[in-house]
Amino acid sequence: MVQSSLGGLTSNEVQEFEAEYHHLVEDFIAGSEMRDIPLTLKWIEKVLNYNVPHGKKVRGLMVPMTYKCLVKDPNETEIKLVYVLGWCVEILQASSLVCDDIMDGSITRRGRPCWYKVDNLGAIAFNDSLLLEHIVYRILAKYFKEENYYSQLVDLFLDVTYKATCGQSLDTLTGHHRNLDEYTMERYKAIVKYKTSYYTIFLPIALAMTVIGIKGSQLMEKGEKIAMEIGQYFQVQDDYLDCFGDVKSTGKIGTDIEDCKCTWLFITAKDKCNAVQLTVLRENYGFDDTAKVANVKNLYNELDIQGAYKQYEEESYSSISDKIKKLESSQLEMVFCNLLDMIYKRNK
Ligand code: GPP
Ligand code: MG
Ligand code: MG
Ligand code: MG
Repeated sequence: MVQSSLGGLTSNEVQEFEAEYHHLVEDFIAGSEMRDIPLTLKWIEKVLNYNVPHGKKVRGLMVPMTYKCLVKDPNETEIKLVYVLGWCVEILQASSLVCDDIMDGSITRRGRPCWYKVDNLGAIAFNDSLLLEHIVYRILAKYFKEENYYSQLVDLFLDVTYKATCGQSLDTLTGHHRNLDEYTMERYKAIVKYKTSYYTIFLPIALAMTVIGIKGSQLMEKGEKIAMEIGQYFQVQDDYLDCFGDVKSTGKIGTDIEDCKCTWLFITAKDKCNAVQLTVLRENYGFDDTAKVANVKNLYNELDIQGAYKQYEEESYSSISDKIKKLESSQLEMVFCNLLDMIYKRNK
């Protein structure tokens, strides 16, 4: 699970972050008030270890990355707290993914069966998603209760979780209603703002800023807008990888076409279609049918959606970079540049 250097963090710092996970889980289990139900404690450990530490960890690492950019003299105690917050983001992410995979009918995640597919857990996995979400708040209480910014941390997690749940609702209901006329760039932006950007980009930065004590400042307001744009860029990449990514790298078999998702690929294709192609798209999109999925992919190739994506990636990168330069804060510039570099041209 060791990763090389990322977003301005040295490989040593990445390893320190990774190592903190094991301390965190050990302490959490050892200090749990649930000692009278050891079976459940064992189960919690298993749920954590299957679902939390095997991802890209890009969200978790954004917390120490932001902290290091904004603090001249980092102190050891605070760095440890920042690592803990990074893992809280990863645990929240694990909670969302356990649920998301059930809703999306996905098969694999991070190169292994989705949690709900393990030992035929099925709907039982919903409770494990809730467990993971609650564990975030147990950890916050354990490590931050005495800090004067404790309630701000709790509010931040509650706020972005609510937003992600609203985004997930818009995402899944749009797919469920299957009204392809509603699949517009406007709908797409709304889905992504809520389901992805807040918890993926805004949360890690806001957490580090809260520890440092710069919440509520103008910097934060300026940062929020760019965070939304980077979030959109991140989700467009996710949509692209769902269809065109190498499963060996992404670790997940795509399901967006089958699920009738309102993706960037679909909207871009719809815009480029002539009347005949539009009929093909309408008749083949959103079915759990291998031949129909292949028809959609063939149409994507015919319309050179991969070329359109490469163009979007370049344009989006340079437009975000321009906006970062206008932030008038060299520290914040560094945060967003590192962040953009962490995800630019990602293949997983
Ligand atoms: C990404 O959607 C968004 C999420 C995983 C947020 C879910 C939020 C919840 C509150 C459940 P996706 O389905 O495209 O992600 P992936 O491609 O990783 O399955
Ligand atoms: Mg999904
Ligand atoms: Mg989903
Ligand atoms: Mg996806």
